[in-house]
Amino acid sequence: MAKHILYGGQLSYFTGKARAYLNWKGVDYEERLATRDIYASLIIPRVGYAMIPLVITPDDQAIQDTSEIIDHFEALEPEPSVVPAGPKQRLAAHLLELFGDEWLVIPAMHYRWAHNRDFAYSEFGKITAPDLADDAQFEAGKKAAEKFQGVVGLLGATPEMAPAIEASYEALLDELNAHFSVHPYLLGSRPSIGDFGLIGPLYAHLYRDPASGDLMKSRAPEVSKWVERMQSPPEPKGGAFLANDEIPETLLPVLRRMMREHGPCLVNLVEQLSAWKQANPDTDIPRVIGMQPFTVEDKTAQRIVLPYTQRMLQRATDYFASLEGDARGAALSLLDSIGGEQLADINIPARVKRENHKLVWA
Ligand SMILES: N[C@@H](CCC(=O)N[C@@H](CS)C(=O)NCC(=O)O)C(=O)O
Repeated sequence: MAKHILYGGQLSYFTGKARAYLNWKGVDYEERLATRDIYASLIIPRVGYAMIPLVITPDDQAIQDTSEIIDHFEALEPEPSVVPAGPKQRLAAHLLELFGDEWLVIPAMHYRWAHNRDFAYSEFGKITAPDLADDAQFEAGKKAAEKFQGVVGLLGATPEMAPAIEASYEALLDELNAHFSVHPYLLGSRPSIGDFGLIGPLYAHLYRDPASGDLMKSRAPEVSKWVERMQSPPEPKGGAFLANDEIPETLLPVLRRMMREHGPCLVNLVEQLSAWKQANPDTDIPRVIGMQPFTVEDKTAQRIVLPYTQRMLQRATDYFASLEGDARGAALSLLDSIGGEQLADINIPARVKRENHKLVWA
């Protein structure tokens, strides 16, 4: 049977997430570079816009979006699953996927563009124009990087926020280092969707970019070992989630950090998207609908509001809303213990979903 093809690159946040998942799940696939030609001949025609990673299945389906890639393979082969069955663990896994996908982009972008700029240009050059000579490749890389660099400040990674972002990220590294010195993955000896969410920022930008990698290896060696396990799993399809739906104590500081930093932005996003829909009922959903305040380590600035983030939030809150009785009580106690009460009864009036690679009203 023909293989699946993963189009992406080592420098890409979300390719790192997809690759880690496919490797753990034992999927037979081949990875190919998303070069300029591949964008023009395949990605843009099939997806409608320039975005990686893209998986092409042996029967020629095009799947963009890492959570759709994971859902696709989980549906084909439900066991062993990367989605825990226990209510607390499953909710925590959804939340950490959301945190990795949509929030840790701030430190990832900060470190890449403040501390690894030339490396990033040359990596962009290698992926976009692998056949050019070094200097021309570097220039091509600079050009290709413009689009990404252009949004760094809009995402919140501004020079004014740099000290706060670095303080928060270093504290997160310490928390994760303490956790991974006890547990191989977030929820035991098997990676979950939470681990795949976190590997996005923590591989390409924060481990592989050299200055970031030096910081991670010296300050948080257990985190860098986890990154290596995630990219090359020693036991694909193996391991188990902790018994009795246990959330390890060492994970609570990470979840609390998420609720403290990301939580208020999620609530604000839901409010802004609802108001936006009322004002623009028949309009396609744009990628950005406005600005919102965000606070990291007591420092506040503004960042863009991305409707897509609500789709990842809904995966967590829909799961919570589906729970009843003891399972709901258990998940609620987790939310209470991490400062996440505001997500328990959140009302999402302007729901979204993805259809044919587009975000649409649900
Ligand atoms: N939610 C998407 C995000 C994919 C994504 O942001 N990919 C980046 C590269 S790592 C990209 O191609 N960005 C182009 C853009 O944002 O326009 C996923 O999970 O696949």
